Formats: sequence, structure tokens, C-alpha cells
Amino acid sequence: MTREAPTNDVDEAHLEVGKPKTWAAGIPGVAVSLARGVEQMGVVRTARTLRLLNQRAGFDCPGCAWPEPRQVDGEKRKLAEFCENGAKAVAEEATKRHIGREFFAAHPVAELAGHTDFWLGQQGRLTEPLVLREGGTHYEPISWADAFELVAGELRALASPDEAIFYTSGRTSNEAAFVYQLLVRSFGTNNLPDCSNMCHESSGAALSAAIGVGKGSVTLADLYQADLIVVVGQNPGTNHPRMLSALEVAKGNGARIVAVNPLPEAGLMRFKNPQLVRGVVGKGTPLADEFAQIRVGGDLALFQAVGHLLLRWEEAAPGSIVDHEFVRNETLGFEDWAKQLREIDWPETERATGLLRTQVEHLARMIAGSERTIYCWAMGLTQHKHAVPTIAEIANLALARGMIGRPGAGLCPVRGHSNVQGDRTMGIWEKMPEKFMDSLEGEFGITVPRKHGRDTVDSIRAMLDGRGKVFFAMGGNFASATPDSERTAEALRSCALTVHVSTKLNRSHVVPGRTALILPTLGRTERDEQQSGRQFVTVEDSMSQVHASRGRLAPASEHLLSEVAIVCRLADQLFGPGHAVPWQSFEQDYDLIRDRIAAVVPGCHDYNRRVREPDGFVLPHPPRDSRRFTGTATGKGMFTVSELDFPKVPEGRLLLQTVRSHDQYNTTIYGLSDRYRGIEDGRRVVFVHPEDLIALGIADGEIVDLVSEWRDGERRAPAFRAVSYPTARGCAAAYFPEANALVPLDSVAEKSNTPVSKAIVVRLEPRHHS
Ligand SMILES: Nc1nc2c(c(=O)[nH]1)N[C@H]1C(S)=C(S)[C@@H](COP(=O)(O)OP(=O)(O)OC[C@H]3O[C@@H](n4cnc5c(=O)[nH]c(N)nc54)[C@H](O)[C@@H]3O)O[C@H]1N2
Ligand SMILES: Nc1nc2c(c(=O)[nH]1)N[C@H]1C(S)=C(S)[C@@H](COP(=O)(O)OP(=O)(O)OC[C@H]3O[C@@H](n4cnc5c(=O)[nH]c(N)nc54)[C@H](O)[C@@H]3O)O[C@H]1N2
Ligand SMILES: [Mo]
Repeated sequence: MTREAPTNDVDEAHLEVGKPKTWAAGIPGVAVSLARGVEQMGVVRTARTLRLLNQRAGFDCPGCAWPEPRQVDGEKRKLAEFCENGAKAVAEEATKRHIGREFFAAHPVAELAGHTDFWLGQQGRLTEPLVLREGGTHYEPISWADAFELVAGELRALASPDEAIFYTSGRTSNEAAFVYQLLVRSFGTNNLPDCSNMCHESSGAALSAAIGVGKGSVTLADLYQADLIVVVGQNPGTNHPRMLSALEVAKGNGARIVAVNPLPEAGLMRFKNPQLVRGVVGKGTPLADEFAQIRVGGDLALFQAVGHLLLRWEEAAPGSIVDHEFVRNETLGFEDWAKQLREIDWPETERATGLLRTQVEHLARMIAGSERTIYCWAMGLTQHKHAVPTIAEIANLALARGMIGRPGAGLCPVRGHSNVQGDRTMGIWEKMPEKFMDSLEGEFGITVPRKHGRDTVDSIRAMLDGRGKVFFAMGGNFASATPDSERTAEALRSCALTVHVSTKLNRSHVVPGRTALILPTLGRTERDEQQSGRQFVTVEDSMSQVHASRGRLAPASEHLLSEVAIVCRLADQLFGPGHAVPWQSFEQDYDLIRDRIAAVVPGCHDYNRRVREPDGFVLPHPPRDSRRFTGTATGKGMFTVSELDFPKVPEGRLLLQTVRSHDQYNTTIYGLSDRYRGIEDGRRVVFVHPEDLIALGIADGEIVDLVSEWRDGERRAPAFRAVSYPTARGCAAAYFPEANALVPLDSVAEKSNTPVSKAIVVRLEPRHHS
């Protein structure tokens, strides 16, 4: 095994900031990213940091999971292979603002709780371990050793390991995730909820059943070759800006792009590529050729109607649309699907989608005429009650036309967190398959619990009714990211102990259990020195590519531990000497962890060598690689028959979806501007169609309460400004996490248990001032 020689750090003296050639300055996106960097990090650190972002010798962007171009595809990485929002994510982590004991001595927890998420996040990086003692009013310093003893003591005192809950957010590296799940399973529980439960769980559930792998089947090269790309329920201009570059290439190669969205998202409508001079000076590329302004939650109806039309046209001209050979040899259930879609109810389809029949026919014609179709989607599809059937319906279309495992075609769920997919591969899941558990037992000689654990929503329920007593979070911001904010806060507060491994202060720290710990950790950008030398970690992107990420910046404080070190030291304390897992060696040398990943995780053989290749390696994906569906129950691609479902909204109510602004990363708020949607200096807004405002008797700009109506009662989020906006009729939008208080805990997707964050029935109540 070869240990890599640490690559020399980039010489800061040779870097220049703001030179047009380096960053194609002159457009707002680049200007904003530089300004935010300089504000948080200073000029030299900004130059140096952005220079290393997404380069082979540098670190993986802690923003989204969109892949970087690969050498094997004959592509060079651009000098600036990052986007405005990636630069903001980095600035947020590499900030020079720090907070330590003085800060916490000056601010009681009760006071901190009164600040916004924006304010909390802006205070700076956490620099030392902190404890809030039972009955205490302030966080105070604690040594690492005492912190681990405290956690281990509380865990050992539980009546059952299942009373502990171990959450993960998707920034955690593969190495940290692997040792973390090993600790949790050695302790005796599968309570491993993660952010993915609220994110792409519906995609995983639908795709596992349909194609046998819960991951997307396309590569960047496929996107470049597609002739039709359908982007459904996704706002890439804000959340995956580097995807726009790929769409632009595809378009240059002749692809057509369709956006299906209740909102006319600016990034899709017109895109100026900062990497190209033409993008800076010209008008930019209008990306979307077609925009289907669908009603929130209408996608199942839309794709069933498309399926119906394709089948009818196939009947009229047999062989023109359906790939019969593929369907016959590789799939099951086609006939049942075709039978179910023989007749559809057009008026119902128009009600559900808000689209005219002619618009649906137009879209279906584009799909019928395409030889290489890719479907991309994100939260607009996954966070609905009927999310799983909706995604399964898209898979039906792809299977019927043989659009899987063929160049330029396939299914592309676009992941969120930069390593959310890798964390799953490493075993962060409350219901990992038996085979994985067997390997884990075989490799380590431990006993792994087989009973499925709790996901995010079930964890909240367990804490609420006293079955969950210790809450441990590897990153993330559980209090703000989850639904039903008040009940979640009550759940966390009822715990004996809450522990957060974090880089920055957030809401979860000020919603503490009886005792609470904050364990500060290294970020992705920072150097990780251990006994055997400088370490690197690995991550997996949205297209199953696994590669190395090397932190280069000086850590925010000398008291930080890496996530791996935190897990290993806690395990050592919890299990004592002589435990079957060599925790101390793992902390000293991450290669030793990777050797075990190679032995346990499918597709990861020879891991240490392959992650040292310039672009790493791609995990196997049978449908993508060989058009086989070995992972499904039948070994075939499975058509799914679903009943039509869509949200029904009573008179005078709107269907509210919660979205991200252009200036946030989930619960981390970078600023108060949502440039593409024309919002500046504020976040408490609700976007409503002008005619709905008139019908409701509410003036543009009026301040209203949002009241969500659910079978167990009402929830209220006060004081939002109504903004007249061209969203689909009957729909509304507000920002996550401000609107999370409105999402009922029991409003979840069938099968995936994902909170329904995109379809909340609300009424707007004007605030009457006396
Ligand atoms: N800068 C930045 N980047 C990010 C994030 C961030 O917060 N900031 N978050 C990361 C994470 S974890 C994730 S999961 C992704 C999220 O990426 P996205 O899914 O793009 O994020 P959202 O803001 O939730 O946008 C949902 C989109 O779906 C549309 N939509 C809502 N309801 C429906 C519907 O019923 N049907 C259809 N067809 N469309 C609908 C909305 O109008 C919106 O355009 O981004 C990742 N990248
Ligand atoms: N209403 C509504 N709710 C939603 C959504 C929605 O669209 N609408 N989206 C859902 C989705 S898609 C997701 S993914 C979840 C996100 O849920 P989470 O992943 O739990 O939330 P984040 O806001 O991404 O977490 C931010 C925190 O992570 C910590 N952090 C950052 N970097 C690191 C690191 O390197 N290590 C460690 N240990 N900590 C770090 C920081 O302290 C920061 O405050 O929210 C979900 N909630
Ligand atoms: Mo996500």
C-alpha cells in the first residue's frame, strides 16, 4: 500500500484575486462569491481557498453533490471549478470569525435561542468543546476526555441501546461515516436516522424497487449526449449551479431541455456561464426550451398522462415508441402498467397538474420523439405524500422506452449534501441490508443488531414519548431541518443528553437536552494531522464517483478533533480496552479504515489504491453498466402500478411548498437576498399568484400569518409578507426553515416516511393591527 506524499500547499504569493482570467470577473455571481469570501476569510485566504476547491489536489466542495468533470471523459477541470454558492459554502466554513468560552460566558443559552438562524451561523467557527450542565444557563468549556466520559456514561446508563439516537448529516466523510456506524452497531442499535430521510429517501425507495439500485444511472458524459433532458422539481441555478454548465454543453450538442416546476426558476430560464467569455458579455443561454408550470404535487398525474399517450401512440404505430425487446427480456409488469393507463381521466389530470391537455400532449410528443432521454429531479418530487409512486412512474417511462443503461439516457436524482450518497454506501441507514450486516460481523467479529432502527420522523416520535433519551448528531442541524419545529424542540428538550458534533453554532445547540454537549470538529477544507501523518478523506458524488478530498487550510483552532477522531475516542471510552475494533489505530491512520471499507462495503475492493487515482473510481451500478437489474426482488426491471394521487385543497386555501433561497445552505443562512427571485433583505415572505391574492382579498405586500391545517389541528408561522409572484395557481412558496413549523410531523410520504415539505395546506390570515 502506498502512502501519498503530502502535496505541497499552494504558494499564496502567486495568486491574484479578481483578475478576469482567473475568475472571469464581471458578473454578479463571481462578484458575490469573491465578496463573501473576502468578508469572511480575507483576501489571501480567499484566493488560496477557492484555488483548491474541487481540484484534484484540493478538497471536495462542501456544497452540493454535483460531480466534477473527469479525465476519462476527456475533460479538463477549469481553473475555477466551483460556483457562486460553492464559494459561499467554503467561505462559511473557512471564516476567520471564531467563538470560544468568552462568547458563551457572555451569552446565556436563553438569549442565544432568541436569535435567528442567520445570526447564530454568522458568529463564527466553534473552537473548543462545550457543555451545558443540568440546570445551567451557559455553555462552559469541558475537556475532550471529560466530554467522552460524559457521553459514554449516559449511553451505558440506558435501559436499552435503542434508547439512543445517532443522527448524521450528509457532509460526513466516508471514513467518519464508516467508523460511526460501526460504533453505533457495536453499541447495539440501528437507530441511524440521517438527513437523507428528509431528502432523497423517496428516490431510493422508488428506484430500489424499480431498478434494484437506489442511485442514479447517468454520468456527466450521458448528460452531454442526451437529446432531451427533463428537469423536474429542481432549482439547479441555486442548488446545483455547476449542473447548468453541463446543461449548456448538452444544449450545444443539440439537446432540448424541459423544466417542470410551479416556479419559473431563473437559473433554468436563462444562464450566463461565468466560465465562458460569451457568458459574461452576451445574453447567456436560454436553457429551458419548454416550461411546464405544473401545480404543486401534480407530477404523478402528469407522468401517468404521458405514459397513457405514449402507449396509445405505440398502439397506432407498433414498435415506434416501446422498446419491446428490452421490455420482454429485462423487465416485468409492463402489461399491468399498460392496462392501468389504457384510460385516464383528462379533466382530473388537468385539475391535478394545472396544465392543459394540449400542453401535456406537447410534452409527451417530445418524450416520444427522443432517442436519448434523461430525467433529473430533486426535492420538488421527493417531499410529497405520493413521492415514491411519482418517481416510480418516471422509472416506468424510462423502462418502457429502454432509456436505462444506454449512452445519453437514464435516471438522475440530483443529490443534495456533498456526501449524502457516500454516507449511505458506508452504512448510515436505519435499515441496511442483511448482507452488509453479515460482512460487518464477519470482518470485525462483533454482533450486529438486526432489528431495523428509527428514521428521522420516528426518532422525533420516540424522543417525544420517552423512548429516545440520548440524541447524538454527527453534523447537521436537527432542530431546524426537521418538520413540526415546536414538537421537535420539545422532543430534543426531553432528552437526558443531546450531543452535537458541529463546525458552527446553530439552532440545535440552543434547544438542549437536560445536559448538552457541543463537540467542535474540523471542516472539509482543513488539514487533518494524525499520528501517521496528514490524512485525506473520501466522498461519493451524485453519480457514484468516489474520490479523495484533502483539507489544506490551517484548522480554525488547535482544539478541534476530526470526526474520525471523535468517533474513535468515544468508542474507546465506551467499549474499553480489548474491544474487537482497533479504534486507536483507525484514528492514527485512515488507510486502516479504508482497508476495512474495502472488505465490508460492496464495490469498494482495493479502496486505498483506487481512491488515489486522479479521479478516484466509480461504484458499480448494474442497470447503468450492463442494463441488468440484479438488485430487484425478481432480478428484472419492475414496472409499478400506482393509483392517481394529488393534493386536494379546500376552498380559500393554498398549497404551500418550502424552498431554498439563493443565499442559504439548508439551515445555514448566508444572507438575506434571493437575487433570482428578486427578494432582498428579508426571508419572511410568501410567494402567491396575483390572481390568488385578489381572490383571497389580500394585498401585495400585506403581512399575513401562515396557518397550516391538518387533521390534528392548526400550526401557525407569524408575520410573512405576501409577495405577488408568477407561481402556479393555487400554490404558494415560503422559505425553509422558517416555514418548517407548519409541516405536521405525521404528514409524511408513503413508503419513504419523508416529511411532506412541499405540500402544506395553508390559509393566509391578515394580521390586524389595532
Ligand atoms: N446553494 C445551495 N445548494 C444546495 C442546498 C442549499 O440549501 N443551498 N441544499 C442541498 C440539498 S441538501 C439539496 S437536497 C438540494 C435541493 O435542491 P432543490 O430540490 O433544487 O431545492 P429546493 O429549493 O427544495 O427546490 C425545489 C424545487 O422544486 C420545485 N417544486 C416544488 N414542488 C414541486 C412539485 O410538486 N412539482 C414540481 N415539478 N416541482 C416542484 C420548486 O419550485 C423548486 O424549484 O440542493 C443542495 N444544494
Ligand atoms: N421544510 C423543509 N425542510 C427541509 C427541507 C426542505 O426542502 N423543506 N429539506 C430537507 C433536506 S433535503 C435536508 S438534506 C435536510 C438538511 O438537514 P441537515 O443536514 O441536518 O442540516 P444542515 O443545515 O445542512 O446542517 C448545517 C449544520 O451542519 C454543521 N456542519 C457543517 N459542516 C460540517 C462538517 O463538516 N462536520 C460536522 N460535523 N458538522 C458540520 C454546522 O454546524 C451547520 O450548522 O433538511 C431537510 N428539511
Ligand atoms: Mo437534501
